[in-house]
Amino acid sequence: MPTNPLQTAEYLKAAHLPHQLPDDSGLEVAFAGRSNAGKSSALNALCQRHGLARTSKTPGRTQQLVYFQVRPGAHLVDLPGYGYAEVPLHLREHWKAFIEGYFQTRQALSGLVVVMDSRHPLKPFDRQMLDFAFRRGLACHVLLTKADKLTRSARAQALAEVRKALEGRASVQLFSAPEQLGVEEARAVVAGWLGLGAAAPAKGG
Ligand SMILES: Nc1nc2c(ncn2[C@@H]2O[C@H](COP(=O)(O)OP(=O)(O)OP(=O)(O)O)[C@@H](O)[C@H]2O)c(=O)[nH]1
Ligand SMILES: [Mg+2]
Repeated sequence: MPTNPLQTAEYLKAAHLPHQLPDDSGLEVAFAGRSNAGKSSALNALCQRHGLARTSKTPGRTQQLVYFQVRPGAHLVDLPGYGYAEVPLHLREHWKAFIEGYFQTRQALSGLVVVMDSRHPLKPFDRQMLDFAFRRGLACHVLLTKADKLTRSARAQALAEVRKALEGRASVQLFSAPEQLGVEEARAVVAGWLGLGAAAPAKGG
């Protein structure tokens, strides 16, 4: 048995239009955040699967709602980033409408991971996304990514500021994909939302 309950994740499908979404059943956890914040990298780190979700230095890499199946009825969803000005307007408007509709209607959505660069947290789009989730009563977990780019004291400061601003409405943690910082903490939250919980300890150990 793998000790990481997300390690079985495999690419399922990508949706550019609402009718391409998988059936609205089971449980899914979505990764949202500004373009280039590190959503796809976080997803890969949680699954311990390099190259599962495509990452890129160029913002705007993820251009569809990309579904990964951890097991039947348990999905992770990598969302296109918001706030990237160089994506053509018609595409930005398309994603905005699609993602808003998705958030409003998707019953399978059991939790939202909001990914923010720890150096620039809580930009207007992040706040909108969080407010929307709070209004819907959706469980929210914030990853402050690229913590490896901050000094120890700046990390602590960023964490304290975001926690204070969110007033306990979302859990918040520091994260770094290359340093593997906070990976287990985030994985436990996501696995819990998918109903997978902690993996059973290996037999005999
Ligand atoms: N130093 C550092 N770089 C990171 C971290 N996470 C992601 N990156 C880098 O940031 C860039 C963007 O990462 P992605 O995971 O593709 O970002 P994304 O949020 O999925 O971006 P879009 O799909 O464009 O919305 C890549 O060059 C990653 O290698 C991190 O924790 N630390
Ligand atoms: Mg991406």
